[in-house]
Amino acid sequence: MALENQWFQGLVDLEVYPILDLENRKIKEVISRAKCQLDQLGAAEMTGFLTPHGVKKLTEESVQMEQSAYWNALTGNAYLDEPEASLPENHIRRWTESTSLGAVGYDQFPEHFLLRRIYEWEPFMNFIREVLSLPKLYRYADPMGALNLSVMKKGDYLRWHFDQSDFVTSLAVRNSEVGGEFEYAPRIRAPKNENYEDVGKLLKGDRTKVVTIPNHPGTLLVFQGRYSIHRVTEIQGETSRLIGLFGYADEPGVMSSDYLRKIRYGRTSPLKQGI
Ligand SMILES: O=C(O)CCC(=O)C(=O)O
Ligand SMILES: [Fe+2]
Repeated sequence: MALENQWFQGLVDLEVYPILDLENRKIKEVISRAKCQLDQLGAAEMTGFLTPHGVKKLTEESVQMEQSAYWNALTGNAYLDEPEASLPENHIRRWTESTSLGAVGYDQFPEHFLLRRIYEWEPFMNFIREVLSLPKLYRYADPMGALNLSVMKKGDYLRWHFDQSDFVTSLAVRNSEVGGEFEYAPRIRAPKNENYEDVGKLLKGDRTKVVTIPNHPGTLLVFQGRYSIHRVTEIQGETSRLIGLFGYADEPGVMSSDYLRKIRYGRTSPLKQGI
């Protein structure tokens, strides 16, 4: 089919990111730059992945869905777990902060919405797989958790945390007027080194290890959050921060627990079958 007739034409910047042919010299350069960034910082930022027209369309669609977001507030530690009873009172695993935000689940997305089309697009997943240097990549099998629109309104905040997955891919749609910045401390911990000392300092306000990624609409971000603590700063102003979160994994069949579904979407059953 001619390229002009395809849904992505004029929305994804295929001049800068020619992902339809991964042998293309330009995309190979993009991929090797992204791999370098991932190696050095655990984050690969690809600005202008969407064209300005793509950003406009994605914003319109996301604003339509924004009302259906489930909003939740909770308090917890940076490790997203319950600290063991044996830990001392002042252990950093007992340090808590509050999070509040809204989320729209995969099963709430109309089929033709751009964010969903990008998520389900084979060339896009292959491109992400290359950036991550993985032999195989799969979409999450979870009917709610596979694709999310995260909605953060005035006063919302995503606390400092380490992810429980190896990587997350996001596509920034809309920025808040003030706040809503993504902050992280590259590789502050390692598989065999929790580095509680530096994590503790950071949680108590030390900024020496903090790097900020501004939330430019249209930016694609591949982020390895298991070892790099990160947060989204408090939203100020009336404009909500909107961002798409794509669930990919290096193994098939990834599902969310009922607990996670309940706190994130306010329900455990998907809206309809067969997505
Ligand atoms: O909203 C973001 O930019 C980051 C989201 C995030 O860290 C997460 O969902 O684990
Ligand atoms: Fe995260």
